[in-house]
Amino acid sequence: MRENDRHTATDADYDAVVVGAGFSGLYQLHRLRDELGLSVKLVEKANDVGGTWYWNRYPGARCDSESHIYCYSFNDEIMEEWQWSERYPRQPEVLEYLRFVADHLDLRKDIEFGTEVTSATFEEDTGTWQVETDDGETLSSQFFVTAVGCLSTPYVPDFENRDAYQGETYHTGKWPHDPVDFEDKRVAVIGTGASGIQTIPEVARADIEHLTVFQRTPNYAVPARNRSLDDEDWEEIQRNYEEIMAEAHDDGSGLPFDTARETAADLTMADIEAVLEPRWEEGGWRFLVAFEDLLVNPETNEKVSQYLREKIRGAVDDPETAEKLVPTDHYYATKRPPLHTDYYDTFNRDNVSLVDVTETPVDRFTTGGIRTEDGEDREFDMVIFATGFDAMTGTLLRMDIEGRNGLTLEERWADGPKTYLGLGVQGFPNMFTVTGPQSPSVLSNMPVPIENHVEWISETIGDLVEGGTPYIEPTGVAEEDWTEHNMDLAQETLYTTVDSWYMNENIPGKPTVFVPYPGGVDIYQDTIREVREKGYEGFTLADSVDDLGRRGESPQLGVFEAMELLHADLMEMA
Ligand code: NA7
Repeated sequence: MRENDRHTATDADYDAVVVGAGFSGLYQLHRLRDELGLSVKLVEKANDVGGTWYWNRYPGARCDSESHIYCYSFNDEIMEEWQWSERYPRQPEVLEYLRFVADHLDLRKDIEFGTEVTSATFEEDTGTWQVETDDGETLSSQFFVTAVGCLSTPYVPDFENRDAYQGETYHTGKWPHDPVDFEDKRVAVIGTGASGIQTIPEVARADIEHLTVFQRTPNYAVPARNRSLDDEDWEEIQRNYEEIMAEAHDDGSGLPFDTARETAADLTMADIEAVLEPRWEEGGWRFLVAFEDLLVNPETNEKVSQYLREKIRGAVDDPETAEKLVPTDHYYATKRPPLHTDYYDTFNRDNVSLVDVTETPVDRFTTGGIRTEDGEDREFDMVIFATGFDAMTGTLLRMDIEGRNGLTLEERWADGPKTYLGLGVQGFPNMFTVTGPQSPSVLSNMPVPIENHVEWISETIGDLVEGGTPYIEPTGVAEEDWTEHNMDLAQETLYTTVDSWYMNENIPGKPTVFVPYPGGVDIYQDTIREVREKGYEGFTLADSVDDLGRRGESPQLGVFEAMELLHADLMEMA
């Protein structure tokens, strides 16, 4: 049953269909339904809310952002009523939080759980989105909002003979809901990204026989230094909560942490240690933001990387293993910087061994395990793939989205994603992508850019509904400019010096292009706010689908000019 009646101009089932019930989708549903009074249907593949936090339930799964800032800030009641129990929340606690929010805002009644979107097509005749689901239903709507997360399509490399393996296999991003029994098992973990680094110590601590870690690229992991939060901690946070959240929203990374210095380029290693050591001891991402030019100045970064390399060497007993764990092929934080709890210590255990696949590549899977190219057969009862995701574009592209003129998103993005502001794509009217490619998303503390995007999208839909303008779509010119701007900014950073999923390079065949917006959440927020204030500069606003086609490539029209044109058209018709 619908909560609200339709308010918008088209003859559709709903004003908006939203896909995904994670942080983004839940807030998007709330804003559109409860603040604009629109009729909204949210479609979610899982059987519950949670998004990332529904699926990533592997042992050790924990948020790397501190709990009190990894949450919504839009609702005082939620902020007052929810109390986090640890400095970094474990997966079940984040999931519980999102369930609490869904119940608090009474969101479940408008969510269709256990339903996957199989295609979304913009139907030009009716000017509506036709969203097909795997239960054979078609939902039509005026607006189509994707809130599908940035890391939601798990990736398993196509190892030779993989399917012949007879043991248990799991992917960290699709972990079963039933308990997994580790007792006396010989376990392999492939992958040492953020997920591998969290799960490896937990698996090693379980009652296993042996753990073998297959590492392709060593990572620079900084200690998290998790601890419980008691009432006193919480009172302190509550006292300053508004200020903390305002700082997070005003920061390039969505983190309310101060930097120590602009650069480390002019410092000796002793000076650098003096700056970094307290941050190392404190743990977490304060370390990451110590020097402002970390990701643009190779001299700063090399010194910080050097500091981290020595820390790794100091933590691992066996010098040969230590050297394998020391990254030398990339700068710190140019791949997603993980936090860890006991990761390096894990390699001091007798029941843990490390295989460096750059020295000893995987040849193939066998029925009983993995054969490496040196001819050694290793037998395993269980293989855990911590091998990441088809990041940022994977889930959108799998949804079979088709815009105007029968153009699919897959065709449109054949050379890599092109968007305007990471919010929309030319040729796809009234489609909005929460934390889409070319927006800050994964380069920051995610709830911050999520709130920012959801609010912008909601305000925009509100303006359109109120102004009686049925269609909005980025112009081709604006999209080209934004894509070029994104690339130019990325070229100024060190991110482009290494293969990573930021660079779209972790999946064979994907075009190499830096995907998130690297200019910072704060600057980005100002940019999209300004676009709206300037009457949607860079977007075409139109009263008909034909009009969109006609105006799409012409210089952008502001909302007021578009409304004037619409008015003139209507007068002509009358
Ligand atoms: P990541 O960061 O993509 O890590 C995947 C890991 O798997 C990484 O160490 C990869 O090595 C490794 N990998 C991928 N393919 C292979 C093959 N073929 N052989 C060996 N090793 C391989 O995913 P995570 O799940 O850890 O983290 C994703 C995000 O989720 C994280 O940032 C959080 O935001 C939550 P590589 O580095 O590519 O050499």
